Amino acid sequence: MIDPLDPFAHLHDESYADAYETPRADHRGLIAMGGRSRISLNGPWHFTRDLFDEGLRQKLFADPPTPPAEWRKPRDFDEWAAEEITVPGCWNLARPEWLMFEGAGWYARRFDWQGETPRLFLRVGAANYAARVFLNGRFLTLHLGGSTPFFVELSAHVRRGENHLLIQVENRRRPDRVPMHHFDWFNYGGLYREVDLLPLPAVFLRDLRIAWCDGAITVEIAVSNPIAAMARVSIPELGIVQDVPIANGHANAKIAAHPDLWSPDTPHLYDVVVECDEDRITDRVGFREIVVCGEDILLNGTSIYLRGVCVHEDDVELGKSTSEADLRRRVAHAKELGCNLLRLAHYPHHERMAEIADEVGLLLWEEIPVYWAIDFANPATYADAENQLLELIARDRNRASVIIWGVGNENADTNARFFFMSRLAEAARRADPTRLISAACLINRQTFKIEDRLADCLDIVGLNEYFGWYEPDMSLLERLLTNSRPGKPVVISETGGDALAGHHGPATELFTEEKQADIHSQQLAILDRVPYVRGYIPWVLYDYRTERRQTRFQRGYNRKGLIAEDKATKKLAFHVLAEQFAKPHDG
Ligand code: GCB
Repeated sequence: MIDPLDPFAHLHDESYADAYETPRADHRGLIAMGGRSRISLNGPWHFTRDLFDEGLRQKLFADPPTPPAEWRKPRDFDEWAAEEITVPGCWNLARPEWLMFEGAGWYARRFDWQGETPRLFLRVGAANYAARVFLNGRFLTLHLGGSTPFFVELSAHVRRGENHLLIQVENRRRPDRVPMHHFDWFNYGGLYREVDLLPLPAVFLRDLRIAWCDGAITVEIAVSNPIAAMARVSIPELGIVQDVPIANGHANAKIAAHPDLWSPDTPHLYDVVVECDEDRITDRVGFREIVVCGEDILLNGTSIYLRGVCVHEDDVELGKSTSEADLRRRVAHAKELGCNLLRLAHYPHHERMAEIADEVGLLLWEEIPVYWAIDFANPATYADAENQLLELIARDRNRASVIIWGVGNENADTNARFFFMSRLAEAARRADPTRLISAACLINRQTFKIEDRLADCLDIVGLNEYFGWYEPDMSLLERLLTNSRPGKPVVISETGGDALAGHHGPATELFTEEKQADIHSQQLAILDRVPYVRGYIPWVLYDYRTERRQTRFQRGYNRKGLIAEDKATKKLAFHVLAEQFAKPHDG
């Protein structure tokens, strides 16, 4: 029995984290952000590493930021005077000695509040992996999932004047997380996307979904309070101004219209304004239709072949953080390659990516990190995965560029996985019936066919295959394709090989640029003859950090990039692919 009066009780209490598991921030707490004014909390925050979880064990978060002369008992952390790091940012890159740090860290920041609005929320763009928010010494909420945004309402706890905000971020790799402890990218930690305060009126617009469905614009609105009122939807360029009655906090409308449809060649966006009571949100929205018909994919009724490339959110200097320039360069490289699609692997990328893709005309495959050997039988793991999926969908469902929700990557075809991922596919379809569902699947090794029980739940079968690299015999690809009758479109969601930029040699020699280029030429020559293959999305645009790769060619990087990690040096394969992608794809 732990005696609460014993000053050393915490040394013996291994249930110390139980009190900080709930409440949870999840997809239900997301708030539409379009056009809102926010108070940025980006910039310097104090940061303390906490490998042993002392902050929770000893409840150090409750210590007020008083000067040492006023301390009544000794302290182990001095988080309000700790060294400063920049938010957004990954702690791994803030100090050379923190590169490999996996554990918890405390971010501390003061802010002023004068009670300007009735409601105040904190928005965190992303924190990898678990984030616990404390305001003025009090625990408010936990969020799980390293790549999606979350909101915490501060209204009841914020003070007039100075406030003390602490966020504990923890990035341990664990078997029950999504992703689990084994994955092929770098485990960055920290508050690596923007942090904002969001002041709101008493009644505010929580959610806006707008889509092009059955020849009309459909609008769904959710309001924070279950009030009866009116919302006004305007799309000035289409001459639309429509009042929509709200009942129990929800409103729906179907508006007849003839917009110019969005496509990569004609990325037309319309300004949308929604007003309700004192609140107003805006968005720039494209209208388009994406469906599957037999083994074909149709965009606005026309067959489309997906010429894409996978990309990680990784940068030598920024890590998993990104910048407008970094995102624009990614898009420019994809366009230069001749792509009409980017696969944003293997987790939700920064939300600006989809806004830019909308604007420049690039299709997106977005996904959640249900990667490899997830703990499929664990209900808590499922809840975490489903929440990440619903947060991603809620965040990006007004982006015309997003055509595919990916529910997993290279997961062995077991019963537990089938149950887990078919539920995810259903959840995605319920949340958003206007897009296609896919997953990057594996080959059935028994029958040597493109065959996966999950395929029945998918619109497109993604296939990761590495013939020419992990499986050197390229003729097996031909055999696989001849053997298979998938009955729906198949997209090669990954393929390729490693090459160290500048390392040249015969096309038979591994890790040379020539070998990598040859793999892509051979792959395309074979795949182009197969009518049900409706896309080629090779692995990967840039070399990226991963601790799993340590040969003399890799040194901590996956070298399947068409461009080196400097994001400038193009390998031979880039040019070979650009040439192939420039040719019209018949069929
Ligand atoms: C895969 C994974 C991807 C890896 C890639 C590789 O199949 O989906 O995350 O990084 O292979 O390089 O082996």
